[in-house]
Amino acid sequence: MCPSPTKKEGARSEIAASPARTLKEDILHHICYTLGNDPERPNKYKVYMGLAYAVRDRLIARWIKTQRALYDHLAKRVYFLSLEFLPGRFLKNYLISLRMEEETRETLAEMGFDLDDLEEQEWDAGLGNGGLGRLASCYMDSIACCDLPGYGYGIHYDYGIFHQVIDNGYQREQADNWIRHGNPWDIKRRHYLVPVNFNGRTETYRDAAGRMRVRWVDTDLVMAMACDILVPGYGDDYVTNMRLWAAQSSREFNLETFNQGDYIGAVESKVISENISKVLYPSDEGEFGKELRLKQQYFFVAATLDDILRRYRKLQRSLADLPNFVAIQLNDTHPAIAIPELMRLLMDEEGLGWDEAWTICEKTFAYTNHTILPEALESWPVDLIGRLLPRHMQIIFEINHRFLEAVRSRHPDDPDLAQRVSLITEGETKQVRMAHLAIVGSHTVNGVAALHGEIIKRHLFRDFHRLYPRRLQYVTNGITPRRWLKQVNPPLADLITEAIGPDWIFDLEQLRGLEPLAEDAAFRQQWAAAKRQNKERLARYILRKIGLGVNLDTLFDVQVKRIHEYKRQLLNVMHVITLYNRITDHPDEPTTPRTVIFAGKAAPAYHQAKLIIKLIHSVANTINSDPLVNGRLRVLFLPNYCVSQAEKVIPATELSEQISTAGMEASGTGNMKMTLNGALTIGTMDGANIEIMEAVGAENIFIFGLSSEEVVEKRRKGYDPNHYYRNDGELKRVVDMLATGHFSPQQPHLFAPIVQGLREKGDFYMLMADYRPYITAQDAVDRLFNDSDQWVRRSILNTARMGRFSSDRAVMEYARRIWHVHPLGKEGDPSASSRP
Ligand code: GPQ
Repeated sequence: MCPSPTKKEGARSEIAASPARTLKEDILHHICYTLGNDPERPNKYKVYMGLAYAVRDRLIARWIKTQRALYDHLAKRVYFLSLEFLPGRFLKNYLISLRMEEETRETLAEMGFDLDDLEEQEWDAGLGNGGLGRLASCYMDSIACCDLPGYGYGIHYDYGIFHQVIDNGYQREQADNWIRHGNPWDIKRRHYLVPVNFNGRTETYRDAAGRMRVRWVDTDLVMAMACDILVPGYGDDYVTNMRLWAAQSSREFNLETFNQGDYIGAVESKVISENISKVLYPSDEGEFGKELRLKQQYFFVAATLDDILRRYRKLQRSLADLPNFVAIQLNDTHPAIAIPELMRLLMDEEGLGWDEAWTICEKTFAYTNHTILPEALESWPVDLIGRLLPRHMQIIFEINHRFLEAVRSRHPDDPDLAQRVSLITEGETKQVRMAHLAIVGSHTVNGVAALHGEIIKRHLFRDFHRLYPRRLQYVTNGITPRRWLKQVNPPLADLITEAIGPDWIFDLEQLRGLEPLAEDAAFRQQWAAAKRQNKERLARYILRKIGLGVNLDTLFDVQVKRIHEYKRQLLNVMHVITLYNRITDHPDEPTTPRTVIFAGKAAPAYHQAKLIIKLIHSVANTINSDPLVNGRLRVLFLPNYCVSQAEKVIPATELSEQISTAGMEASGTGNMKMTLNGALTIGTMDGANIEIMEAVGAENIFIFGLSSEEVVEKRRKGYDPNHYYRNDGELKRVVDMLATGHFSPQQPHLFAPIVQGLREKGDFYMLMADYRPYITAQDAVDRLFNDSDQWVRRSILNTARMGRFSSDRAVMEYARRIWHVHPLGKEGDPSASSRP
């Protein structure tokens, strides 16, 4: 029986959404009473902090109201588990959500401060590497905006993604201590500590009813402290949160060691346990395999499941009903250890039998795959899991045993199948394949774009698709229009609102209303003026950061993203060198002037990617200082790419470079951000580029190169990169310049590993094959840019047709098809709704 929703009227105190004080009074109040400073002569930092606390007060009031409402409505909730979130700065985002931006600007002006200036006081929250983490943050924004009962769960790292500095063209990493100056947005629940166990051993025993049970004993204990960061919807009172766990030692000191006189030893064990949440691993789609990383995964998963079950118990329902009230989304396999953890909790702690527990797990979990790169598919040595999490290893073996039994009995015709789908690899060091664990333990597995969905069905997880024909799906990624248009691009956002009204902010399909305006010359002029303003802002930023002046009349050609061979920044460099050769060969011929902008971090141990950063700098130095070029071509690298830098670069972008080897970029989301801001794309038939092409029209995008099938086919048939080298004069010249040290005369062999990659090591990412089609597409870009009327027309159409790529659409697809959760107030009866 489902009790009717429990409205506890009258029992609660009212919470005012905004304090009675004015904003200015509030800022001064916090400077005085929260920061303990004399409010008479505030500086930028103090005003920023005072404002932050004033804003936070308003969010907290709304958050408490939202949580009360969710509780009253008995809503099914979704928990989004992610080892990474990349929210960037909060201040402006919060002001926009609370619709306080104007009021704040005026108040600050009255106090002699400028909001844009104050914003720069805030340190980026870089708790993620790139696309995967930023997607998690866009989804949190949309969950809140769509009033969905959902929470993010992750780790409160002390050190986020490293700070990149460039030293003589080389990347150097510096620690990013984002909370050094205090983080006003964190709500630290210092008394809410969840115990998390490691190591130890398992033993069997008989419970009171005489049944054999297993327990995990002699463990080492670490505590997880909850830190909440609030996530508001747009313009209403809905506020949810991300709960990030910080590791604390179980006691201040290990008293026993302490009493034995080993003071330092006692402190050391405290430090070791607190190390768990010390630092984000900086590898994007890379090899991990480090014990601390597995500890991080289990640490946040165990604390999160404890929290979820604690909340569920308040409903006083049976555990069998859990999937009707709880959906858990695994953001890649990083939190996949949650599957054996929930099994352990249900069996060992709650006393359920295997089958009952397994049914609950399968109905609760869903898993998103974000990559097909083999080096990014996680596996953990059986020995390591066995030592760190002995009970979980037993459970994984048992899951595998039962799964393979079923596979063998259902598919006797295919004797190798069991070995292919096994959760455990054979061989010298046995490993647990986390993707297989995640697939078997989830009701739905999704890719992140249409092509990626096809690839996981047909290639990566083909056997599983045969075993579970309905399990594999895709949901195309999306981005939040609040941050990625309204917040980052005020000139364009204002122009759009003036033209079609403000509803696009939460209903992005409304942008279609701009289409007819592409034919309106006056509107085109305003559109171009907005882009110009953004280019001016970026030019000022570039000058400030690297001291380079750029010409606003040039085409701003941008590739900003993690540096990775499959993303092919090198192909872009090869085009740049080609342009350079053409200019120096024919200095008097007219060319389309370009400013080619790169930014991105390389994983600290990824040598080839770091060498590409050095190459970009070397090529830039040569070209930028060549008098023959005379400013017609400029190349630059912006150090320390991060969310707040992206916010300046993306609105100014005219040409968006999305040139990965087809089949390798699961989706891409930078492609969406740039197109939404009126950039035209040059790209391969990869990831979401394909859907962007379908949306904007093939005539409004520059598509080139091999398709993903052609890539596979070519590899199968035997690919010869040197064929292209021999038959394309421009290409040969570019490769020879790299080989002979044209850009590194002091060290002629500096870039030999790059040339080897292309010519001797098989050119795995097929740059040589795609070079000529890329150059041809770039030539078409040049021609169109010279016809500025046509360019702007297409720019408008690109923005107008991006409605589908809102993260609101994406999370609502998840909500309907995967999570079965409903916007608050529209939920119906959770125990009666359709189940996965
Ligand atoms: N992605 Cl597995 C990451 O940023 N980091 C990762 O560790 C993995 C994937 C990206 C992926 O490369 C992009 O194509 C996607 O758009 C993005 O995830 C979000 O799905």
